Amino acid sequence: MTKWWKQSVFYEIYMPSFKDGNGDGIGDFAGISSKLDYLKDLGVNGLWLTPFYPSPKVDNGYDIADYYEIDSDYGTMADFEVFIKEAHQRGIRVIADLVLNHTSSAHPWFQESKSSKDHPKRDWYLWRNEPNNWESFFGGSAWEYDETTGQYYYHAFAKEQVDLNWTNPEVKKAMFDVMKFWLEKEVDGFRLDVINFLKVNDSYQDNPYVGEEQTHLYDKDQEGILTTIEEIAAFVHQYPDKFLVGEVGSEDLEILKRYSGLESLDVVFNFNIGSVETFDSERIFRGLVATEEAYREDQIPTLFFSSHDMSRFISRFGGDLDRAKLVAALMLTAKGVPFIYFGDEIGMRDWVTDDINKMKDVQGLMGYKLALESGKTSEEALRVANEKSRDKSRTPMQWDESEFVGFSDVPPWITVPDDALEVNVADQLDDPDSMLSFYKSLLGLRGEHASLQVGDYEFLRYEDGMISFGRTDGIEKVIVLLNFSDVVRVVDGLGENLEFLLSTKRNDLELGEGITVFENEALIIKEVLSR
Ligand code: TEU
Ligand code: CA
Repeated sequence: MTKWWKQSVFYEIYMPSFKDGNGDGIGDFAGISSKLDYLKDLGVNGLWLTPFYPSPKVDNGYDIADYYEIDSDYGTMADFEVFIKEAHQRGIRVIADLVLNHTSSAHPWFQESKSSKDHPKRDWYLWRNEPNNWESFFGGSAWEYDETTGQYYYHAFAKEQVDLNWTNPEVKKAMFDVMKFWLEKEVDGFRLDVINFLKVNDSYQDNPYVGEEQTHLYDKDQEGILTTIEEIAAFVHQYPDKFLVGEVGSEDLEILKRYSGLESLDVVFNFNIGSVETFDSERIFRGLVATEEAYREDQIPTLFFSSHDMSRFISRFGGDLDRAKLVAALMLTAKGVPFIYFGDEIGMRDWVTDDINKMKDVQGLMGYKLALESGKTSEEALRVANEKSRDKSRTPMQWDESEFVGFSDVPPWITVPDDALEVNVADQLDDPDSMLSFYKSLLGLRGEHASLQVGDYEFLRYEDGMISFGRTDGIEKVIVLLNFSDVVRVVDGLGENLEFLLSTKRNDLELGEGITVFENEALIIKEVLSR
């Protein structure tokens, strides 16, 4: 039996921004439940929810203060249970974001740990007499002095996100209990946050620098980490049909490929493909090929270009709608498990601000502070802050015009797209040419064709700005032609018995020798191999 997640398309929901159900302006479980029919209609069958546990939200929930409850902003445990049940009834599985690497500094474990040097939980976190040069991923030192006991504690992210000591068996046990709890609440798996960070080098050697930039040599991907992850995987996989996707914080395929497979995480996020900064079809193609070559039989890539940590790809890639459709087509037809980021399906764009007081993201605010400290003007610092800030992709889902908060206060270097206001669900639902309708068609197509879900590449090519591939399960072959260039192409030799499936530029096409692919067109056809 093929595992369900191999045939799934996931949809990431950033908890506070998807749908407010009780009118306090913050997204919640009641809101998500009310949109399950929308999600079902869209055609996704997996949801990834960002952290929903009680949290001071210094880093929007990635600073968990209680692993066994629902944050009151998002509702109650009863709301959560209703949501899971309703999702399952619609054939939609749910994975929970779990932060095993660190807890909030407000978590009772840390409060106990910091209370005295001989507290039994002292060793649950990483305490040292002196800091080394390790930098936090949000900027500044990764060590914070604590006055109570005169020692420093380690935090790879904000100082309110304290790294746990995973070499301590009690920590491991405590986290396995957490996983058990949520698995029994019927979540279908976890997205494991920064899972390659669980171990740091116990020599505590300084990290080297390349120019100004620190290389994180000793604070992630350390020895023993793979064993720990295999233990986590073995524990979770005792429960039938549970899925693990790891956020391995790296764009290096050589590193990423260590972390997935039969005995390990089911998949990891392929930042080597998804993180491409500016649009470059050849780079994306090379990412696909490299991954295909590097991965073993038991490893499957993931496909995504946006997330709550990144600029939305439509903005990152220049804002062009045709191009966005081509990227969506690639994401939903290439080999791998796709993760759609909420709002991308209607073409939502990045948000920026000209007012630092409106910025929420800790990474942006930290960037601002450090920029000012290094002598930059407040205007320059604001630019840095906007670059670093992940608020850009975290604005509320635009269900209708009223939800549009985007571009009212833009800094001078941003151009507001003319059609920005039309980017909402209400306007797009009944428009066959909308982004939303296109996503639905793609998802429908993927659902109907096993070769798009589990098929191997029969070919994977790049020529003059066109990525093309064929995927087959032995019975049928789906051929995807993605012309990212501004030039019309004619493709020959694709085979016989061809059938038109979908295009971004036309509703039908006579297929014979020599298939014309328009500029910026995504064209999907199929070849029937046998019956
Ligand atoms: O992100 C981990 C991570 O590697 C980030 O540094 C990410 O690359 C960066 O924010 C990109 O700008 C995870 C979560 O996805 C993120 O939201 C959290 O802030 C972080 O862990 C800490 O828990
Ligand atoms: Ca609410």
